This record gives sequence, C-alpha cells and structure tokens, in this order.
Amino acid sequence: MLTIYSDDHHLHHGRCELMDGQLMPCFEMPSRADHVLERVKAQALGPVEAPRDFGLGPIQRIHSAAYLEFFKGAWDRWAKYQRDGDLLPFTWPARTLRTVIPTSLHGQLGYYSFDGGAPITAGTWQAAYSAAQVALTAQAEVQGGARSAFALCRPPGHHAAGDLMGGYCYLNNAAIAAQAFLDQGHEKVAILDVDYHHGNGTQSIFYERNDVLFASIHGHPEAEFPFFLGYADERGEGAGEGFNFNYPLPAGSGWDTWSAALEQACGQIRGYDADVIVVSLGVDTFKDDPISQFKLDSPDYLAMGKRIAALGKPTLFVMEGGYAVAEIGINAVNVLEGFQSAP
Ligand code: OKP
Ligand code: ZN
Repeated sequence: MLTIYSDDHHLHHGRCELMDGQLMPCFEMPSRADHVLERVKAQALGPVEAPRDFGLGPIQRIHSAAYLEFFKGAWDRWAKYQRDGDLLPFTWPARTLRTVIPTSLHGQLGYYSFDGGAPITAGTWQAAYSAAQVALTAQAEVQGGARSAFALCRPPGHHAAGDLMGGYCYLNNAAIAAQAFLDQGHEKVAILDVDYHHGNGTQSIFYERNDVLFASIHGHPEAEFPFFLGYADERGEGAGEGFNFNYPLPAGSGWDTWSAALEQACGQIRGYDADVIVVSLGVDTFKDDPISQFKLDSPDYLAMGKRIAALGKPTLFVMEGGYAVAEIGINAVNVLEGFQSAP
C-alpha cells in the first residue's frame, strides 16, 4: 500500500490546550505522525511518497471561501499584536447571541470555530493545506485503480465543518478526498469514521446529501467530545435522510462491543453499495489513549483492517486521531496490514 506523507506537518505545533482547568501541552503533536511514518517504514508497508499540489480548488469544494480566507490570513493578523502565544478563540456565538460576522480577529475566530482546541500557529495553514494535498494525492492513487492508499495526514480533519475549525482540526481531509472521488466520476462514497470521537465536521458537511454515506463509531456524546453531535438519532436530512449512521458507545467499550458496531456500520455500507470507501482512521480507541475511554488493544486493529477489507471496495485511509504516541504507529499500521493481508 502506498503511503503519502509530507514533512510540512512539523510546521504545526500548538503550544497548549485547556484540560482539567490547566494549560497542558497539546496532545495533538508532531511526533504522532513521525511515529506512524517510522512504523510504515519498519513494517515495509509499501513506498512512501510526497504529495502533489492540487491547489485550492478541491479544498473549496468543501470549505467556504470566507472561511479559507480567514484561516489563511489569521496568523499574519495575530502577529501584528506581537503576543507570545498561539492564536486561540475564547468567545463563540452560542444561544442568545447573534451569529453576525464581526470585523475583529478574535470575533471572527469565534465565528469560524466551535471550541478552543484548534490553536493557530505560524505554520498551521501550510501544515493543514499540505495535509489536504496528502489526502488528495492518496485519493488520486485509488482513483487510478489502486486497491488502497494511506494518507498520513496531520493535523487531522474530521471535526472541521464547512466553515468551522475545532477539535485539533482545520481542513476536513477525508471530506475533501470524498468530494474528489465524486468530482472524478464516482457516484456513491462511504465514509467510515473509526476515530474515538464523533466526526461532527464530516457529518455536517454531508448531512443533507445521499452521494456520501457517513457512518461513525465513537464515544457517546452524552459524555464525550464533541458533546453536541453524534447521537444515534441523527440519520440525515432531506435527500440525506437515511444516509447518516452514528454508533455512540459507552466509556469502557472493548473490541466485543466495538466490533459489533463495526458490523452494523459495514452492513449499512454494503447495503448502500458504495463505489469507494474513505476511512477516517483514528486509533484513539486504544486502551492506553490519554484522552479517550475505549479499550481496544493492538491486535484488534489487525481485525479492524481485515473487516474493512471484506467490504471488497477500493479504500482510502485518512489519518485522524490517536494520542498514545508510543503505540500510534503500531495501531495505525496494524489496520493497514490487516487490510492488506485480507484476500
Ligand atoms: C480530535 B480527534 C480538552 C479535551 C478536548 C478535543 C479532542 C479532539 C480530538 N483538552 N479534546 O477526533 O482525535
Ligand atoms: Zn479522536
């Protein structure tokens, strides 16, 4: 399996996030992708190539022009303040407030984000742009006939909506790749999101559409980030009704519970008869993940890959979360090896 990887992810290194009432070093750190790359090489998964540049066009198919302009220019506006820290939002247009677009940097930052977990640094735009190109280059490989490809994206993307950043995400790499498949002639794309957190951004992007089926297995939003989306009764709307499937699971869920949900998600994907599958591959379901509450173990990821392979469709894997840095490479590459080992 071909892996697409860009060193540009190092340009994004947020300093801190708020947790337990304290500022902590960001869990979403560069060493995550470095460890995955190392494991890809150690296991000889296949060749590793740099991304090609497809420009802004395919990104604009998912994200609004205003959002992209804001994100691209935000750091330069912030630099004029000559402050020490990253650019982070602190006010959002919640209930009772208006959803106007302010003129100020922090007003706009609140408008274009849904949480305080996506710091903008000097290199964040370039890193996120390159991650989207990584996804598009891997997408092109599958479009060209490969059975699978691995987009080693960082920062992740599945929390980013059309005009919102949050949850460590800025550009929705999986959604951008899914749209590219459609734009290049496919008619039905399934996105299977196995990250521990609900892919609220991806869901919202495709919620009213039937050309992308979204299925997500995740920590129950009653108790887990992103809290305000990801319930089982969210089934899609309008033309998209019946094309969105959420499998929220309780804290402590292990492989038995998790794989039963995977079975259901795969059943929906099979019934939909997708042309191609995009997997939002987060491995923060791991038992020792520092911010998550599931109990999957490393061998379970091999079984996960095998089950996905049994769908028998061309499959693009897009890296999302996973914060147990020492094991992230083993777990992510286990999914890919499990997929590859299946007939
Ligand atoms: C991104 B991905 C407070 C907790 C906030 C945000 C989690 C984002 C996960 N520090 N957590 O889905 O792995
Ligand atoms: Zn996650």
